[in-house]
Amino acid sequence: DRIRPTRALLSVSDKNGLQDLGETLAGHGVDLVSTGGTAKALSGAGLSVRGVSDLTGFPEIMDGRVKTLHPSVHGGLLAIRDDAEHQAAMEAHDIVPIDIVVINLYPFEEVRSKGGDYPTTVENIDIGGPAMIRAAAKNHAYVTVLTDPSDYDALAAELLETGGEIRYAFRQKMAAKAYGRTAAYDAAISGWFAEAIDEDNPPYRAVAGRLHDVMRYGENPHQTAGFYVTGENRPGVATATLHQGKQLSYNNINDTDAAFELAGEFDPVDGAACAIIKHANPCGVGTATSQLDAYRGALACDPVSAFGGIVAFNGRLEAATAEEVVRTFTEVIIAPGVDDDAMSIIAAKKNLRLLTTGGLPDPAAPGVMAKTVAGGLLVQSRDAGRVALADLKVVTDRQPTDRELADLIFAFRVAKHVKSNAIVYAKDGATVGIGAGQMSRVDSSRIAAKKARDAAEAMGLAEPLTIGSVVASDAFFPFADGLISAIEAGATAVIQPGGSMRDDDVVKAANEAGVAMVFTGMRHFRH
Ligand code: 93A
Repeated sequence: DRIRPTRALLSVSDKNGLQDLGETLAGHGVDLVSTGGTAKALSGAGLSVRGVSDLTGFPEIMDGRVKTLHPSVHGGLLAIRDDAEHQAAMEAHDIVPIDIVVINLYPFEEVRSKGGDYPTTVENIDIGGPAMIRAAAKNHAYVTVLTDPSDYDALAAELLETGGEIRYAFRQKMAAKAYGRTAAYDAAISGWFAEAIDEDNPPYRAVAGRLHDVMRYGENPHQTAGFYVTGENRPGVATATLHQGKQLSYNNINDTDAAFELAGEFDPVDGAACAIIKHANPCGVGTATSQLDAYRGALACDPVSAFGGIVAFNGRLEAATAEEVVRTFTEVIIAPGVDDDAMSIIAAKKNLRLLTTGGLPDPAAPGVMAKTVAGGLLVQSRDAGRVALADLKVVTDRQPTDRELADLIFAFRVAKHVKSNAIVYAKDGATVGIGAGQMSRVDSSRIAAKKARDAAEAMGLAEPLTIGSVVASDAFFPFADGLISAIEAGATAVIQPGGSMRDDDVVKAANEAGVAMVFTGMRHFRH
């Protein structure tokens, strides 16, 4: 399964790392062939390189639009090396094998994102590059294709380890990546066209991504997965810096996104906020003057589930908080930044991943979300809805107190980030019970209350924190039962969209219990 390469064709727009790579290849006795600019860069660095025209006997024409689109190149890439007919064709047409192809494409995505004019953007659609990448990747039984400068080191290591050969596993991995690259490239082009034709056509924008990472597996080990980035200007997991620990998994990325989007709901000028996430649902959210108290508040909601969780903050990670977080097994921490002393505390936990984003996402900013269905793609605008005090309509005899009002707004904001049906109990700026993802609302209400009782027991408290709490529901209570269960758990005030056919029953139950209730008029389903 090993191939000893004799000839490499290099044609790169991004010339970073080119010289080192050229030297490595030449050092292993590989002949270098290149297109105009790449050949110039290589020979400028003192390397011996032949022009592609040498191979094709044909000049680069039409401003370079046609330089490698030639049977000599594609025959050299596609020939089955041990097939007699292919061999005969190579001899008859003077075609030599090409064993390595190194290509990075015309920077279409960059030109597009910089808002290049129409003709410039069109000119940056690479044709010859993708053709060679796809040909080489198809013939990975013999040919190695590199499409990303960050893989140059891996090739050098492979050659070093094998004494100048390349193993099948390496060629196959690079081929898989190569098709990911050309797919993303074409998606970007089609997305650009869609935008040029119809500025408001969101589906294409949502899927036009660039392959950022190939994950070891998807949601489960038997699933494959890749992480595509859209280039959207939004601080978050896609653009974050990983300071330590291994690469994030598919589930880590999903959960880290949920955690940071939730933390981003709370403006740091109002105080510190912390969200702890498990399976894309919060198992606790806390806000407080100090970051440490915000974390403690979040943890107290469900300390059992927080084990192995993802923790997000709305401000720079502080040392006092870091010290407390490392006491609980935590998978990932994400924050806008990190203090130096906090960094050294985290560094002692080698497997704990720390991500910084440089900023917080704007929860009210527009954006799109996509989800696949069999044979299709559902695309919608991000849920940028937010209710403020002024939007609330009191529907009960009793008005909520100021303290209740603050917690109601907080709880409803958290409920937006909990899978439906969502019920969130909160007290003093922290969640004290969360019920998520049940098929009936009354079950979510009961589960949240039960979790609060469990948490009280785990922490040796006399009574669950839901006593004297407020409760939020992401959608209206269809019957009074869900509300009654919340009242039984000790909630004294309720926030919900309203709008049920049985609102009257629900309001009546609240009045009978002396509970205050507000309607938001806005629903926050999240499925
Ligand atoms: O204009 S092309 O679509 N036609 C081609 O035949 C072709 N061959 C290589 N673009 C083509 N390339 C691209 O040129 C490569 O993908 C690479 O991005 C670039 C390298 O050109 P140079 O070596 O002249 O800088």
